Amino acid sequence: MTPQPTPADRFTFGLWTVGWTGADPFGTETRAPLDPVEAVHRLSQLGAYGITFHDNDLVPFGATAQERESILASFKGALDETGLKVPMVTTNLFSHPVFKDGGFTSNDRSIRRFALRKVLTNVDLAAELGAETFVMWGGREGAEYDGSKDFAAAFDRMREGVDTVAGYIKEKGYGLRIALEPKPNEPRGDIFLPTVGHALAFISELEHGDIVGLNPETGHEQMAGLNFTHGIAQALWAGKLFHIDLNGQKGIKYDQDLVFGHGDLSSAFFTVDLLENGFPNGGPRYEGPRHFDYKASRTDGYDGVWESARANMAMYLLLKERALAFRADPEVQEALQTAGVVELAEPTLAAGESTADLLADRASFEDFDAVKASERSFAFIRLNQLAMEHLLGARS
Ligand code: GLT
Ligand code: MN
Ligand code: MN
Repeated sequence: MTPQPTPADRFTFGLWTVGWTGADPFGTETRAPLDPVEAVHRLSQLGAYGITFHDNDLVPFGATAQERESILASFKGALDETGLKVPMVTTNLFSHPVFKDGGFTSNDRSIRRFALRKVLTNVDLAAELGAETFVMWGGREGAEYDGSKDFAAAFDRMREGVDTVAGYIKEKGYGLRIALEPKPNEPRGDIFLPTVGHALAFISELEHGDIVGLNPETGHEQMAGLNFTHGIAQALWAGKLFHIDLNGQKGIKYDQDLVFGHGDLSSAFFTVDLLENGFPNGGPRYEGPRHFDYKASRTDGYDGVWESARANMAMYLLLKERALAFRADPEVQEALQTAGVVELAEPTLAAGESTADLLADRASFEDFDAVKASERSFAFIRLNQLAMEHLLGARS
């Protein structure tokens, strides 16, 4: 039986996900445009909690103030009718040709000023709609040619841009936090802040870094050959996992944006395990929405679009069931002990032990039997097989 999602599961979708009409670099649209009002109603019927959007997913670039007002009024009307929330808003600084060399880091200063204004306007809208997270994905912030950028100046401008927006959020007293979304490449040849690690290091250079965290996406880390669960774990550990983009990706290639779990399934299992069960020995938990950032394949019509929206939530809930059963299984708990997963939480130095004490402890070094210690089998294979058996529903 496929579990049915409810708003309590806090599933959210980008308007650009179900609204993607299938245009790619090789072909035109395969589906007609989707009315945002219909998206709100459909997602609500499917049991979602919220919807997210870029300014231009909703209000076309260059719309008049009147057009903007009337679009926003009907969108808000649909939100009121359905109770669907807008927990996150983001800005499109990548579609219009003016952003071909980026927004915050364009070599053209007038474009950087325009980009900042566009973002600040959108921050006001995000606050008005009660969003908690403001995502910044710098898809066009990057380069094809290393000689085309002064990298130090680009990082200075990126910092200036993010700090200006964060400072504005504080000045206005908005309940928003910024979440940077890393991606290694596409559409630029190389994008700045390509991975979770780069973004975390960047945040530590900010003046207003306290309200800046991350929005990691499954496929983006995997495009770089990295382990997504490790990435979100480090962000969580650093108190910086503000939001998450779940989807599917099969290895190092273009950004596939598949349905969550339709890429690397065992990795998706451990992602859900971390989100739902937390770290095995306790620690910070992710409490935000479970946001899907995927694309319904252009082979499918709107039947496939709504099926894929349902599939993301079903995959998450199925993996959640399996992950809860995995952690509750007494054999797994025993295997975790044997594997030393519990032991890793014990500090390496004893309480109050100094470096001098450690240096004086002969048992830790002079009398330490490295050969004997090497004989320990960590039995990780057994532990992982238990995980895979739970994932496949072979154990309950
Ligand atoms: C774009 C990108 C996504 C980002 C969105 C936020 S836009 O579709 O591929 O990963 O999350 O700007
Ligand atoms: Mn993507
Ligand atoms: Mn994303």
